[in-house]
Amino acid sequence: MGHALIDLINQCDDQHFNRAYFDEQLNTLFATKTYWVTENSSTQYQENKEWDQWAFFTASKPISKYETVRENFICFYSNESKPAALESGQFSCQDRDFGNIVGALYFELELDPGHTENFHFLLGVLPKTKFEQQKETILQKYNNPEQIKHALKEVSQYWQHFFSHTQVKSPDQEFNTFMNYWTPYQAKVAFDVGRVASFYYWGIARGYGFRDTAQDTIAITIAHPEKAKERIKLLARQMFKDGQVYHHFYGDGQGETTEHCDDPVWFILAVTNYIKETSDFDILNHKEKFVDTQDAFTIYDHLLAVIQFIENNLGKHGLPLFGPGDWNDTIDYIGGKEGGESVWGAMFYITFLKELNELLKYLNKNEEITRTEKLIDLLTQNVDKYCWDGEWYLRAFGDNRNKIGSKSCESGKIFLNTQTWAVLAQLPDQQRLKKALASVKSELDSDQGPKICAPAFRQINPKIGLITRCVAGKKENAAVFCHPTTWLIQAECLLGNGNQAYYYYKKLLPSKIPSSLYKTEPYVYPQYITSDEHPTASHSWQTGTAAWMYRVIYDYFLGVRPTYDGLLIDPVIPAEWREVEVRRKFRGVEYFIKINNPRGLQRGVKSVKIDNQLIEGNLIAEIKGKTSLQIEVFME
Ligand code: IFM
Repeated sequence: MGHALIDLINQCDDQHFNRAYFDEQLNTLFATKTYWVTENSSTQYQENKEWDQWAFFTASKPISKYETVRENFICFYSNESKPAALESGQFSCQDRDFGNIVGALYFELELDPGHTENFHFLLGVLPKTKFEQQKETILQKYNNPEQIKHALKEVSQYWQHFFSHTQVKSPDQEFNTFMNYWTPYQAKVAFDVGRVASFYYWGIARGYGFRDTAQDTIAITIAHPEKAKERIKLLARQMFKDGQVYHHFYGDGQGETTEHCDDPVWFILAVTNYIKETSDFDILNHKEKFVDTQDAFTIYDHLLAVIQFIENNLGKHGLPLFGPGDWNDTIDYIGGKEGGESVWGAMFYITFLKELNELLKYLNKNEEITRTEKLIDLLTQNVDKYCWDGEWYLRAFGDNRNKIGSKSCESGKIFLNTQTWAVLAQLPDQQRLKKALASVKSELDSDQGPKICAPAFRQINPKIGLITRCVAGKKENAAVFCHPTTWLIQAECLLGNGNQAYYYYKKLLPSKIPSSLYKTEPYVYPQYITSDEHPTASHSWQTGTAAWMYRVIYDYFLGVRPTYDGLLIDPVIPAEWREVEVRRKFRGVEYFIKINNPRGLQRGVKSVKIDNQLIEGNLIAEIKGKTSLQIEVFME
């Protein structure tokens, strides 16, 4: 009966609005609260609201005692691992309309040796508006073992359906388990409940992050494109006419602008990824208001606003103005008043301007094609001219054009993101790209995985910001940050290095890292893994890693990639894999793909057969009237 925001702001007061009672006839404990807060800021103003739900808790056995007061159940000076009431058997059996409400049910059960007995508990919520009419029927419905089994089966079917959209059978059983279940599962959970530190939907304090939300959509486009579409609309409503967006928001009408240099551009990822999956070009005509307009504008107009944002956000070197962060939130004071510039930002802009350009070409939008190409050329030239440090790409420019991520720096000499995104942006100098990834291996790889930067900052530098105040080896300050490792895997794939991509994939597998270090569920990617620059470990679930890992592995490693024209087959796999099978649902058709690699190559499709017919090239265009297709792929 807690509430994340109220617990932080006014927990003792909240206790005056909690209510719990036991309904003997229904054998059920009910509880609710008559106080509710949705405004994020702390204010004197009280919302005139109560919680709109009743919680219920029951069991399939007659309950002989119950407890509603947490202090009675656990007792002072004890905790949840050792509730005092379990030892004393004392349950107060009193209804309460005050205090820290707890729901504890008690019944006795005698089991003869060797005997078993099945029973169930039921915990749920009912909307207040339907409470009186529905409470009895709902409780009755589930007071039946068959119904419980059925409900469980429905949950299982739901997940089986979700997982059935992408399946892989490779020689590596662990890889299969992660890519068939755990990684898409984590990605979907992140999409559904947000990547937040609390268990509360959308979290508190920061609500939805614009960039995180845009990236989360890629996890869901394959199985639930309609959900991705809703999120795209929601994101569109967080954008201003000039392309700026709320950095974070709480639903419609509340948010904060910060001028991070990357936020709006992630919108291109969400939209293009969605259209490539679904071929639903109509979304571009859908209209949503900008935050600062009365009229609604098309999603296409929102994409054009992003181009405008990019045009207006370039600094001295013609690179993106950093603002209080790019993807990396902890480089937040770079450049002082003068404003730093983000080299990663330039690569990122190039990547998504190219992505947008591809869409514009598809739509024959000549004027906009010229506009995006001009920007791509300008940014590419500037990166080429100013940002190569000899063996890798710089990370940023601070005030007085100071370099960050350079050999000449004492800390943070090299950053992962500018090496990988140079490849993702398809910069033209191939030698530099190879060198940049080689430098990642020599400078950043560690026993725990590739670090986000190195060496860690050990002196506070107010002209760089938070990253330098974070302890060394943790978070953005030289930890193995999982999210950017997915881009490293993608970069290795783009350069055709299946072995190296697999090497990084295996290294980051949650199950591979010793539990003494990992500390969290061995099937969940954390935000980061403490690197060799710190003696301890600490982790969490909140990360965009799963969504990206899911897509990078299916799209670039297994190489089954949606395009506007159909499904492209271009696997980049370890040489040791001689056979891989992939099942992929795409635009209503189920593809059963078998990749044959008899000569042990890492990349190179020689021929593709569809239902035993040889086709030209490796793009499988849509075939009308089919619900499943057998695809046989032969590598050179
Ligand atoms: O990119 C951010 C993300 O939006 C929130 N968590 C940290 C990441 C890196 O700073």
